[in-house]
Amino acid sequence: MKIDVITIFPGILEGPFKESMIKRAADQGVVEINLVDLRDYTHDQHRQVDDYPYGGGYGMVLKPEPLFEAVEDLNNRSGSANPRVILLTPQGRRFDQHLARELAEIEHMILICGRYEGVDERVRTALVDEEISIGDFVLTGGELAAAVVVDAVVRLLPGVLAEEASADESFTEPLLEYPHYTRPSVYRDMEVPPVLLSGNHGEIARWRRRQSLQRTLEKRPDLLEKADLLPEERIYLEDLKKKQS
Ligand code: 9D3
Repeated sequence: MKIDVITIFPGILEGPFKESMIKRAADQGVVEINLVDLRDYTHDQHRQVDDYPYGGGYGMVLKPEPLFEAVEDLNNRSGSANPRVILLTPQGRRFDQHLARELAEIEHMILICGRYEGVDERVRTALVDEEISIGDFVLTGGELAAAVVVDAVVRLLPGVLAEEASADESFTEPLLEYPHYTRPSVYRDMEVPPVLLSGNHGEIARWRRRQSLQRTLEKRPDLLEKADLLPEERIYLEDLKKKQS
């Protein structure tokens, strides 16, 4: 997969992409991430990327020319026929795991990081295929949102996660995780649940499943509506709900 990220602050994204899992994926050749400085596509002495809004008002707007020229240049250099052009903006479709899986299938994506009060509307209408937001909170620009999208997508690419982890993820329900413990078995008088030390793998699996269900009921009951549960698990949840009330 090839990912180009167009930004006026490439420095914000250098760190996240040079560490950990994303770096390993890049080193393995699973993904190629290219930080593109929008100012490289200006032609004036001041390398101006923004301008005042027509009609007046507060703030600045990203100019169309550098963005069009950047995307066209990346398109021409792409081996892929039709890269997907995505604008990170508060008005976009909400990013979630479903969209991450969808984007992980794409050969080449070009992410544009919005800034200032916005982007010239002709960029949205004539250049961008899709607009994405990472949630209902206000960031100063699209760079951190792009980092979130890249992280969530790259870890899904074949060969990036350990095989067991990715199988576990695709075949289990979207429930919250059960509690994890490691050594020591007693720490400051806090004990690891004895079942985890029992060596009884059936009992352990059952305990973990019930813990997941209980946590999800407490913290994210909305997730239970979509989950594919066994009849006995539904009964267990109904019992928990009765105890709660
Ligand atoms: C104060 C300006 N706001 C007026 C309602 C609009 C606005 C424009 C640009 C608010 C934030 C931003 C910068 N944010 C992003 O570019 C952005 C973002 C976000 O703020 N939240 C969640 N996802 C994203 S993706 C890009």
